[in-house]
Amino acid sequence: MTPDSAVRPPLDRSRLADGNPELMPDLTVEVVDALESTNVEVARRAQDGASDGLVVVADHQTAGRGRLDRTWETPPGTAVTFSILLRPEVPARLWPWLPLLTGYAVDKAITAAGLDAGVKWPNDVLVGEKKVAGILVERVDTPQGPAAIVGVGINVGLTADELPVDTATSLEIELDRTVDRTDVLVEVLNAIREAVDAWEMGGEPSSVRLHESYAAACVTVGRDVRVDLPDGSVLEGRAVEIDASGQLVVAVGGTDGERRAVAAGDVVHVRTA
Ligand code: BT5
Repeated sequence: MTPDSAVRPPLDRSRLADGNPELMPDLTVEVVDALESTNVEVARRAQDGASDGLVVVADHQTAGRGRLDRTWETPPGTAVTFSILLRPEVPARLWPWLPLLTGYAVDKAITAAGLDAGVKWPNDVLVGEKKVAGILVERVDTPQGPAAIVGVGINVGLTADELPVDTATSLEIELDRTVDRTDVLVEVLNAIREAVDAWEMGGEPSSVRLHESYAAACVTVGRDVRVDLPDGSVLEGRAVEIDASGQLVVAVGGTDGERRAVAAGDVVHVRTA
């Protein structure tokens, strides 16, 4: 049965208001009915001086953005789409961890909901082979210094007919039950804030822990992959590990062959190893 989008409930704004004990204190959530893209909106707010921890949630996003000018599409009332403004006090060389730790936090929250989720490097969250959540982290320069816009889109209530591409899935399809979008939002916001705080408090032990946790959650390791690199070239081989700086290490020409560490790229899982 296809749910009627008209009867899909809106996000519960009372649970997202300041001071709600369910939410970690250093988050300020604003909910809007509809917006083109929460990343664009939060980037604008960052330029205007907004503080770390601002979250803009769109009940519906009309021009959601993916990476590399791709689009992110979800019908009204079916998704969780938001962006968080962060002003991380960590050295710039560590910023590449931010999209990875966001993917890890979203994966953790989805796993806690009872699904066998995993992170496809760098930061897609999959259930089985299908994408349930996408993440777009952008760096913007602001008068107060560099800021990160962490955008997350999670497919919650999309039916099979509503999936924009056949590589997508939703929480309701996978769990075969109704899922409350506000529950998902609260869970994921807290997971991201917690992961970011631990990372920002920094130090060697926290980076080692993050590296280990991410590598354990990353379903790309052990797979044969094709990686489209930013310079237009293509790398094919077996993904063998995530290195200490979060790069994907690919063995080309067999597991004893040359190893290439990839910092950015689009990965296709070719087949199960
Ligand atoms: C992403 O890009 O996966 C990042 C998506 C980030 C979306 C959030 S929503 C809140 C915030 N505000 C924004 O404007 N964006 C962020 P990428 O890896 O480039 O994947 C994009 C591709 O995924 C598209 O080209 C489609 O093939 C596919 N796609 C589009 N919508 C999808 C969906 N709802 N579920 C799964 N796949 C989708």
